[in-house]
Amino acid sequence: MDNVRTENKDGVLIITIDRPKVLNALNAQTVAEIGEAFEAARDDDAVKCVIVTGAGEKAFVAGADINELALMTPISGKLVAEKGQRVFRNIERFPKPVIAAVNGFALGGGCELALACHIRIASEKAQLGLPEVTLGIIPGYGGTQRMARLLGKGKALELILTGDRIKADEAERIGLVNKVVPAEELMNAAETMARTIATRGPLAVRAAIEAVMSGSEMPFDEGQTLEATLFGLLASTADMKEGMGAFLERRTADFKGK
Ligand code: CO8
Repeated sequence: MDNVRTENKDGVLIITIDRPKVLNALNAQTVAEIGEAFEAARDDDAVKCVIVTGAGEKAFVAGADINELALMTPISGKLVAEKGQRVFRNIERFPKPVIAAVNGFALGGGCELALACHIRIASEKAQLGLPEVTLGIIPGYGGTQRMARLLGKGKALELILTGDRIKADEAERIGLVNKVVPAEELMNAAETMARTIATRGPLAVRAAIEAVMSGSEMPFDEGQTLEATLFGLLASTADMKEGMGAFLERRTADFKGK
């Protein structure tokens, strides 16, 4: 891969978008490479959690690559948006936890990438926004849908219609990012959270992601049915016996994901 680097640090896969000269802008090849990196990690037992970040000091991802977007036709625009939507959807529905470490500008498609991740931790230098309307377009990688679901329609429309960038502390205040840390602590904070999750029962973690992500797209009662079904399924796992046995024996659980 030319534009995406991956490194497995003791079970935490770090996926770095690496085009710093254009602030890690997403051209079609980069979107495809992000998709490949996730697909390779899906069935890799050596990957417990994923962190997505951007190379360099300045940007997480400053959006779709405007050089490519400027050449778009109605047909190619629809196809490119659909391809990106598929890749981002696979991130959102990824069975292992995905944390965005937002190290700088997360704009347009970059903000949409962060929104597709399960959890967002931002550096205090980060700025987030959906500036597409300043270019005469709208978000095309799921941003209109995810922003409205995460923040509510009012705040989402304010951000989408103004195209304004907001700073990390404001993003935390409105719930767009989970927490903000000093820039030099960002990767440590993301890794610490990933490692905490990696010590939990992996089948339970997987079921929790499914219950929240699928359940939030269902009517409440269907979501509860899904929750009860997954809850019941976990009662059949060795991990449940191990987790509860460890609690009763006052020791640390050693989960096997079985
Ligand atoms: N695409 C291509 N190149 C970019 C992009 C981008 N999104 N962002 C920055 N760059 C390039 C700049 O052109 C510049 O290149 P060069 O050095 O050759 O001049 C280099 O990166 C550094 O950028 P700046 O000099 O502009 O750096 P500043 O610190 O002055 O400004 C900003 C940083 C504020 C981030 C500024 O670069 C900026 O506003 N960038 C564009 C942000 C933006 O509008 N993003 C949204 C793009 S649209 C989008 O994401 C749609 C997603 C849905 C697509 C659906 C599929 C079709």
